[in-house]
Amino acid sequence: MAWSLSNWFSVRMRASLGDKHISGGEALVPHTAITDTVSHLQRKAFSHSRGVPDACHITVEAVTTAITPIALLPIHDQARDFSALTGFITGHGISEVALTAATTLLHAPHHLRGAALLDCVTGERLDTLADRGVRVSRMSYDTAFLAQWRERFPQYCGARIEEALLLTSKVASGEGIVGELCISDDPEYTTGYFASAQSGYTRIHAMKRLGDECGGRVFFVAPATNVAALISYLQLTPVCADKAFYPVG
Ligand code: WAQ
Ligand code: MG
Repeated sequence: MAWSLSNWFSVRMRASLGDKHISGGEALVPHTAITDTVSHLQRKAFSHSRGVPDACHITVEAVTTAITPIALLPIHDQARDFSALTGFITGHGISEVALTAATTLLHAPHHLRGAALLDCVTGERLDTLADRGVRVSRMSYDTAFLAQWRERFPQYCGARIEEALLLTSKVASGEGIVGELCISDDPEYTTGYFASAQSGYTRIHAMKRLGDECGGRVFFVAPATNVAALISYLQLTPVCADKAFYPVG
């Protein structure tokens, strides 16, 4: 398809201080929203609790492939303690070895800018992107659906959860994904989550100590998954959340 202003645009931001990752962000927007999105992401980069960046890259790219509709995962109301969730997580086909590999990675002092793909049985790292990791992008909310969702779930409104829920709903829709474990890298934000298509989005209290700058995301992948196709889907296929897994409102 030829490039045209009627296409959607992928806007991605990455901010760093020396070789330290400060902040990242991504959006999939119509051309009329590019200016607002760029300034939102620039503000996000320069108001981050991890520090003031000395470099901020914002990339705007036309998206010319068709947008795939996806469903938003349901949020489980009760945030849980991680120690009580081991059995719940291994119930997704994730071995204890793989879960330990994930928590070790997520608590490492020098963390990834994206996500690590781990084999859900062996815990082996499947992507070869080192400390870059896989950066999921090109996801958006359908505007009318988001308005409905916000009315239904006022307690979850706000950029952080909305962005995390959208990201993990795209991840969960990827062929071969069995679950995701996430810890924010923001020192003042200690709530994380485990999410999957099977069980939805489960919030987890106190994933790390207050003030700790560790964090990251691990995507658990079923054996024999086509990893290259999965990475391409996560990074490049444009998706739009236009419905919930269960009826909104
Ligand atoms: N693709 C892959 N990995 C990413 C992406 C992305 N687009 N964005 C962030 N990450 C990785 C990266 O390693 C970050 O260091 C890490 O995730 C954490 O990112 O319900 O704020 O933006 O209250 O700090 C969860 C909300 C918030 C919990 C997660 O993540 C709740 C959050 P952050
Ligand atoms: Mg962060």
